[in-house]
Amino acid sequence: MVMTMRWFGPGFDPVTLEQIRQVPGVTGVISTLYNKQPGEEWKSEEITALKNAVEKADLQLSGIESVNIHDAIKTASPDRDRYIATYITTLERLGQAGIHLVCYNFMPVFDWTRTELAKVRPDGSTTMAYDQSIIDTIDPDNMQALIERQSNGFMLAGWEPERLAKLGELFALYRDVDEKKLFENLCYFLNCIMPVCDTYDINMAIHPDDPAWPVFGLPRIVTGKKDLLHLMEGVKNPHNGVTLCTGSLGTNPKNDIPDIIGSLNGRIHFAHIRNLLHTAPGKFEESAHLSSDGSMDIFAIVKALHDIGFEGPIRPDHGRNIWGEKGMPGYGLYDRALGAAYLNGLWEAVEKNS
Ligand code: CS2
Ligand code: MN
Repeated sequence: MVMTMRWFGPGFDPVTLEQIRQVPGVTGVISTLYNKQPGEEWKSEEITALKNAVEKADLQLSGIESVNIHDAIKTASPDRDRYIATYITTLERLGQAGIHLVCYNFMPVFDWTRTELAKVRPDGSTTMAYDQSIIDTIDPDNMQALIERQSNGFMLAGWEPERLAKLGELFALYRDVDEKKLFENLCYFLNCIMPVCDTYDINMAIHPDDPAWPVFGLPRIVTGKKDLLHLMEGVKNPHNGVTLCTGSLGTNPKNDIPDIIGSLNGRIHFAHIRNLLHTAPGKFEESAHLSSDGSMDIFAIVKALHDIGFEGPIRPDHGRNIWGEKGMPGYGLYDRALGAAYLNGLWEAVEKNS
């Protein structure tokens, strides 16, 4: 595996590449062109500038998270082929720049959803939390404001104000899109892009739905083992793969993550590791990465990845804000650095024991 951290790029991320470079064992970053709207074309110069900035700091650009998918593609609206063509152009340019991993998601309207971005934990740290009973009382129109209010002034991935400004139109687009249609639209998209992925050896790694159940009545199709295997079968090309995100799959305590890892053999291209503490059905908060701080067995997860011979990038996913850091919710430096050190330690132990 290659240990990485997510970096949102200059002007967006208060964490610097120089800081990331000093986290023991972190050799790469996962980044993006954070100002790009879904559906916008990425220019070669912009990709090269990002890559050069990362390499100048003595790190590798290990992959892109995310190249976001336009809602026209997710809903199969009449202009979807135009947006797919643009996506292919972007993939071509990423491939030409030597990038072989692209993470994306296929969630309708909202990306990850939380009800609190700075819940105070007993140790004084703050973290992101979710409570379905609160979601059940919220009008989706108010979601953007709820997130923005708690964002510490940062723009948050997947919560582009420009796109969500037209929420009514967005919901209307999905009116006739059920799970079956959404799945068909995903396979259609993947079949269109597989040739360019084959040419440039680009691994597409779908990010699971977060949380792993329908929110605001919108369909969800990447929620657990059955869905993931269905998708791997749906488009059999090995470049159609998965981002194994423990925090997203783990929102449903019934998801046996080590078992999912074993079943996806060869199709996991990227891993996000974080821990959650479940406090009631449909209610959880993001804990420290350490197994004993949350509800997941992070050792078993790391061991399962090791046992399948996983060689792709891993990143500590969300961390808490600790030590007074006023970081981007989920993406402060300190707790993610602790997470990386912990994951590296587990990996070393598993490796030496095997
Ligand atoms: C990420 C997702 O911060 C997060 O929760 O795991 O936003 C993820 O980047 C996207 O869903 C991938 O497209
Ligand atoms: Mn994730």
